[in-house]
This record gives sequence, structure tokens and C-alpha cells, in this order.
Amino acid sequence: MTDSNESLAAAIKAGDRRALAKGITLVESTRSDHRQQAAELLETLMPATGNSIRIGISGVPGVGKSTFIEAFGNLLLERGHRVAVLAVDPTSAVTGGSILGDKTRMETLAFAKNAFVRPSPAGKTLGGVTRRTRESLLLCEAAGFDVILVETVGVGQSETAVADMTDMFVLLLLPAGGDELQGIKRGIMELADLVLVNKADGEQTNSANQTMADYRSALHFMKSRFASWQPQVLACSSLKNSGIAEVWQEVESFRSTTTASGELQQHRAQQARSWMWSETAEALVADLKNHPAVKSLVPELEQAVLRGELPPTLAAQRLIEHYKASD
Ligand SMILES: Nc1nc2c(ncn2[C@@H]2O[C@H](COP(=O)(O)OP(=O)(O)O)[C@@H](O)[C@H]2O)c(=O)[nH]1
Ligand SMILES: [Mg+2]
Repeated sequence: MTDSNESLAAAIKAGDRRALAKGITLVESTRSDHRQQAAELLETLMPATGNSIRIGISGVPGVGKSTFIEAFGNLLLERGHRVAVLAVDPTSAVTGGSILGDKTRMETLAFAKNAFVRPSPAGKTLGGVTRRTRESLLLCEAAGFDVILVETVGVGQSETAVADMTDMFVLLLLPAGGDELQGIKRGIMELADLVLVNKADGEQTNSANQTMADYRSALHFMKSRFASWQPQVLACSSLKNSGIAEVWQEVESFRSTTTASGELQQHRAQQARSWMWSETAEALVADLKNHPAVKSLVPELEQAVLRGELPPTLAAQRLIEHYKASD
């Protein structure tokens, strides 16, 4: 490892936020020398990771995720925690924007000494965005952040990606309306360890309580992710700062219960293993696509598949045969 990498690792471990930002920039880079440096950095810092609670925050756009993170994050800071906020937004490459671009909703948090807010990395694929966020999460842990919040855009596959990299998955809902109305798929519901009906304030208080009751009974018929943890439903107002302390209580209860049952550790181990395999698959495909012998074959095979002349399975076999033969 180079000297500069060595001192970067030390600065990150000392909790230096600028060093952390630099480390994340390395992790997000696609340059191969940066990739190499990032890999070494991660390996050095690995023993310093794992000491946080990783919380995924999801829900449809407009439900109040960013507002909730601001309220929740500030409560945690008051209680002496160090809070990092990351995001998975695979659309940011397309739209040029990023969900945490709306730092206005995280006014205090974004500038607090014990907080670290990082927008979603840009990336062409969800896989790429996911990998960078996972690695950033590890760097944040090494820098001593003990609560890590990962916000999703609330559309498409990003929910599953975030559930796969966090310990606890929190789903925010709007008052009133069934899940069809709110556009929540059953699969997403089933990932939730905690459901929060947000905007329980003003005129919406009653309907929020109704929604809370509805989901409490609905969840009874769903399979929970952890045998030791029955998903809970709470109501809160991120804007009025009510019900937020109860959320933290629930998180602590989740952590102690799943730690005692051994499920939290098991969950993390499985996540790491499947991460290893998705990395392997992505790297192999990237290498295969870059291989000269394969590259020249691709247009022809793709055309044949597009025209319906060649079964995709056969085309895949040919690509792999050429890849293997060329070594
Ligand atoms: N009344 C009320 N409005 C809220 C609450 N939380 C968020 N909002 C508003 O809902 C809108 C969307 O919030 P935002 O945090 O950007 O949602 P996100 O897209 O899920 O991140 C904003 O206008 C917020 O002020 C809440 O608890 N009560
Ligand atoms: Mg947001």
C-alpha cells in the first residue's frame, strides 16, 4: 500500500470527514488505478467496520423520507450519535439530479459536525450504484459513524438493493389509502421491519391513525424477514417532530432482539456472501464484454437474437465458449 493510502486510512479511522469524502470519491471512481487504491483502502479498514446500525429508509417520492432523515438524524445527534446519510438513486445518472441534492430538507444535518451526508453516486447500472454505496457504507463505519441511514428514491429495484445492504428496512407510508393506492408492492411491504405512517399531523392525524391500524392487521398475514422480529407499525410527523424518539426506541429494540437471536449477524454474513457473488458475476461479464475475441462477435450474435433467429441461450453459450477459448 502506498504512503498516501496509508495516511488516508489513518485519517478516516480518526473520523476526519474530509478524508472520508476523499475515500468515497476513490470508491466511486471508475478509473482502474483508483479501483485498485480503493480496494486496498477497504481491505485495510475492514477490521474497523461493522460497528453501526444500518438502516434503509424507503417510500414513494414525496412521502417525507428526506424530512424524516433530518428530524431523526438531529435527534440522534442530540443523543451523542454520529450519523451518516447515504443514498441509492439509480436515476441520478439520467436526470442529473440526486435525491440528496435536496439538501435543503436536511439543512441542519448537512452541516452538523457529527453528521456526514453524501448524495447517491452516479452510475449506469443499479449494480454499480449499489456497489459504491455498500463500499461507502463501510468507509463511514470505519470513520466511526454509528448510525447509517440509506435513503432510496422509492422507485424500481432500488428498494431491494437497499434492503440487501442494511440491517433494518424502514418503509414510510402516507396517511390513508391502501397499498395499491400508495403504489407499494407486496414484495416491498414484506421487506419492512418497521412501517412508519408519516405526516401524522393536522388534518391528517386521524387518517394516519386509521392507516396505522390497517397496516397492523395487514402485517399479521405477512411473513416477517426475521423469526425473532415481528414488524412494527408506528405513526409520526417528521415536520412537527413527533413520534420520532419512538422510532429510535424501535430501532434499538430491533437491534437487541435480532442480535440476541443471532439473526442480525447471520443476515450480515449472508449479505456479504451474496455481495461477493454479485461482484464476481459483474466483473466476469465486464471482462467478457471487453475481450477482443468476444467483442467482435457481439454485434452479429445480438442481431441474430433480436431477429429471433438464434435462441438467447445458444448465443450466450457461444459468447462464453469464445471467451474461454481465447485465454
Ligand atoms: N404535513 C407534513 N408534511 C411533511 C411531513 N414530512 C414531509 N412533509 C412534506 O412532504 C414533502 C415531501 O417531503 P420529502 O422529505 O422531500 O419527501 P421524499 O421525496 O420522500 O424525500 C415536503 O413538502 C415536506 O415538507 C410531515 O410529517 N408532515
Ligand atoms: Mg428525498
